[in-house]
Amino acid sequence: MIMKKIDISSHINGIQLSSCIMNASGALCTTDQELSNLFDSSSGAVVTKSCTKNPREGNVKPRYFEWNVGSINSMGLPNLGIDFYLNFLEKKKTKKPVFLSLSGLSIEENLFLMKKANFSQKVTAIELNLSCPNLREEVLGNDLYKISTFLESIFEFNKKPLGIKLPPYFKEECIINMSLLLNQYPIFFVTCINSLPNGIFIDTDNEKTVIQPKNGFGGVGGSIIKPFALANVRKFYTYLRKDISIIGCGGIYSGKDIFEYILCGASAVQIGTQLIKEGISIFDRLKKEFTLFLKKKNYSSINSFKGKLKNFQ
Ligand code: RRO
Repeated sequence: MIMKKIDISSHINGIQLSSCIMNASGALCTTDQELSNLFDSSSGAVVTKSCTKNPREGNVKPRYFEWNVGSINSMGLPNLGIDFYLNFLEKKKTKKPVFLSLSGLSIEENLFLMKKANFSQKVTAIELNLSCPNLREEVLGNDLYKISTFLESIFEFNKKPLGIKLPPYFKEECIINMSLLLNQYPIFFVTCINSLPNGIFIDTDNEKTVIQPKNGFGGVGGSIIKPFALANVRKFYTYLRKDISIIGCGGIYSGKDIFEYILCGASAVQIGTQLIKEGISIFDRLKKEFTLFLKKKNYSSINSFKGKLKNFQ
């Protein structure tokens, strides 16, 4: 019997990925050691922790908590500063695509970071994080007017493939308006979704919140957010220009979850909460599970089912 080769490679608007599975920004990707582990893993790309101009300690601890179906965080953007990430990448010998995540605290800081990132040969693409749920500053992903003037300034100089990490939207209208805006610019990809903002988790034994910053409120991730993340991927797939790729993120635990994201229209997926829980070996497990799932479905590549979700009728 001839075994059909199953191919889980993909591309993000032409950026080739040997596997469609990568880490989510924020998950085990802040330090030299964590990033080296990601480069050595079987992931298809490496995404860095969102960085700022200067290093940041982030919020007080405890600032991350996980339970069986979710996680809550108010990390407060702890990172080693853009120079650390650019220097680290400069030294790294690798063929793996690198997505540098940027999250300046103002439009001016973001423009500064974008310009710096544009000078680095080692940055394959920029993932601009417009959706951190844990800062006092307003989330730019919710302000269409500001995003539009911001993108105008960016595309006056930007030559790097650019993607935008978006917050979850709960109204179709918001997704339509954001798509109409993004469709006017040479954006390479969007990543849907960042954590669901302003959740709370309660320790009933102690009648307390489980994280300290912001009175216990934080961004929620993990499998409980998957239906919202899938819905955002699906709607953006409907309304975005077809050459803008979608990276799905939110609550992936298994190979079957990855299949669901691609069926909704994602070209690749990111793993956050479950990578933190399980560690770097998750990429081998997910690769195996996803390959086996496709084999059972009789699909040999992602393109045969990408975006082809059917309506119930
Ligand atoms: O560092 C954080 O608090 C954080 C960020 Br920048 C983000 O984009 N999403 C999140 O859940 N936490």
